[in-house]
Amino acid sequence: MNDLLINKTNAFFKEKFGDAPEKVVLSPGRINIIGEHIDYNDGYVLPAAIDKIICFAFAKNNSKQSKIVAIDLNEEFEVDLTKTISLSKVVWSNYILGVIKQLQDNGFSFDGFNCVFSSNIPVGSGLSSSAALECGTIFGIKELFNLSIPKVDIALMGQKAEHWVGINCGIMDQFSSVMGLENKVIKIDCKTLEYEYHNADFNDYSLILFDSNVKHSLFSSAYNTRREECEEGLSIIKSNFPGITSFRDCTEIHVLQLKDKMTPNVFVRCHYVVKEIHRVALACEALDKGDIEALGKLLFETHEGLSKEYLVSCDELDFIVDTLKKEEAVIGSRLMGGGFGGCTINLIKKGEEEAIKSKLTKLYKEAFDIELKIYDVKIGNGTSLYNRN
Ligand code: GAF
Repeated sequence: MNDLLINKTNAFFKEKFGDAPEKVVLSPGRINIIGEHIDYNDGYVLPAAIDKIICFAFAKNNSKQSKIVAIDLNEEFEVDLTKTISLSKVVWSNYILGVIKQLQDNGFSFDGFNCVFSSNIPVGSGLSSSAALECGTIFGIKELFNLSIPKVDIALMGQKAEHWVGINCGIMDQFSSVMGLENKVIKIDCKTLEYEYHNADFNDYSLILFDSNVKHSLFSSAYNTRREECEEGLSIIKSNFPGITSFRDCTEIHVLQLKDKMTPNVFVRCHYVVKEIHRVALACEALDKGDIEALGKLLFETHEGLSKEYLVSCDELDFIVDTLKKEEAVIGSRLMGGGFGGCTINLIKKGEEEAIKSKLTKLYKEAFDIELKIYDVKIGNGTSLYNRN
């Protein structure tokens, strides 16, 4: 599947700029097994890179200007590297401008380059196409100009670029895009950025994504508000329990004891966060033991929390999860990513996938008059150079 994308990107570069690219970079989207809205709350998350990617072709152009082409959108922009970088009206270009700014602000020196890219990561589906764009661009510039940038710093600069664009995101998306490994999920400690790989073996179950094919505009404003509500809750917790420095030090009991000191919204957000951090630990144990049914139950619980307490779901996502919950062959399902649309992640008994897919597609269409999209993703490697041999 990705060979076509890589060939197309290479051919486009050659046609546009006359020569073959010097570097070809592949940068993946991500899934998240569990630990949603937990990265910016200093907990643990369990994401993985996937085999849906952005392919970039790069070459130096011996100038101080860079030209970047989005093949799929048939759009391009130029950036003068000698001038101060500022936000553009073209949304996608801001992620690239953001990482160029980050590299410059961090003292990395590089000259002009040409870049074209093409993607098979669905946009707006919660699979982090923006993180793939940020990390792939940094990686390409690093390779082109021999810059020494540790992988984790690529992720951190990508995250800062996203903040510059306007979403005050955590580190999960960029970290998993850069650090992904085939058939492994990554348990990331979002406080220390320590991480460990666990085998992504779901035994008798298939991991399938159902894309609601909606993206409600509430996303960015609500995302930033959730972050503020959690910060407010944590400061109340800290002032009442001096030993606690972050949510990971809390139990549910701490939060329950402070119910009267918090607004109702802040209380339910904190309650969700503390329970979700605990679920990530249980999910890792379940995965390591091969107890995929236990993992599945945790996914359903996460959805319940995201929908009823964290309030980042929507009718379409709730419909998908509620419908699947009635199916014996589905042992887990939840919204994945920031919410307000995008995908659900689902564990479905092997052999039953096609029946579930067609039943859900029909019911979803009847309920919302929207086509459900379906992705059978594989867990893949993080951002890397494409080796032509
Ligand atoms: C978005 C953000 F970019 C991530 O940092 C993370 O918070 C996620 O939503 C929710 O878990 O993808």
